[in-house]
Amino acid sequence: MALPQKHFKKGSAKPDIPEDGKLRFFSMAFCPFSHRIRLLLAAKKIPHYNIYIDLIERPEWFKDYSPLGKVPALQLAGIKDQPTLVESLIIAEYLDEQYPEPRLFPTDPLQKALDKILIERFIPVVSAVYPVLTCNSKAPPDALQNFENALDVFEVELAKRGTPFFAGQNIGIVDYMLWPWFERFPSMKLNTEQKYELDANRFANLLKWRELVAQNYAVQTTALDVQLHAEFQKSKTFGNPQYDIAFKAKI
Ligand SMILES: N[C@@H](CCC(=O)N[C@@H](CS)C(=O)NCC(=O)O)C(=O)O
Repeated sequence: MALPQKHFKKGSAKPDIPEDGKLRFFSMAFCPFSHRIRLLLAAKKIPHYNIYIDLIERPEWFKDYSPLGKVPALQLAGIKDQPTLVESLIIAEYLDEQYPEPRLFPTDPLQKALDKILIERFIPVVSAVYPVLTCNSKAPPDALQNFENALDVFEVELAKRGTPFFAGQNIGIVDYMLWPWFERFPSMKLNTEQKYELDANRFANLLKWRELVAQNYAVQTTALDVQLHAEFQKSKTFGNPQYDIAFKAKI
């Protein structure tokens, strides 16, 4: 059964989801943290229901699943008490343990810890680029410079690892956890005055990596095109985010 392809709003009735044990994935179509989980669900081909949430006018019942009202949230409908997990990295780790095919986190405990630290180090990149990506007119003048400085860490790390993916010869957890922002960065070319693009010399390794990751099955099946990202960000800037334009394309 397919649930409605729309973002549920304040005042909307709780969707009628079949009690068949399938996972219930609460997300917002343009949320990069939700995209992380969408990638894993696709990579592991895990059956699930999609429930989309309007984050400006949240439905009242969403608090029952995500107390802070954030997405992504994943309800484990097939187990006792049907608990709901939040926080993308926690959800990702749970999914990898519960659905190990293909294994995405390293099995070596030290490498796993180092990869989780690296993923956490992406948060400064996210914070620095956020005002630019969201076309915020109050973006600090040095926002792009701060973004590039934070991104240098990943360029250096990829060169140090000396492999096509952060995970090695094949795509893995670090690659998937960073990807949603790399899908969104090209929208800056459309939405910024200076038509911003990543510097080809400074980020040579990351740009090569980006081309490789873009060919991945899960990346392709969850992709929204750059025009759509740019259009959504503009609508958000004007205070009226058009969440449902995502369904112009299939996600
Ligand atoms: N640390 C969280 C961040 C999730 C997050 O910030 N999600 C945004 C949407 S992209 C959200 O729900 N914002 C609503 C709010 O903060 O009230 C994670 O990794 O899942």
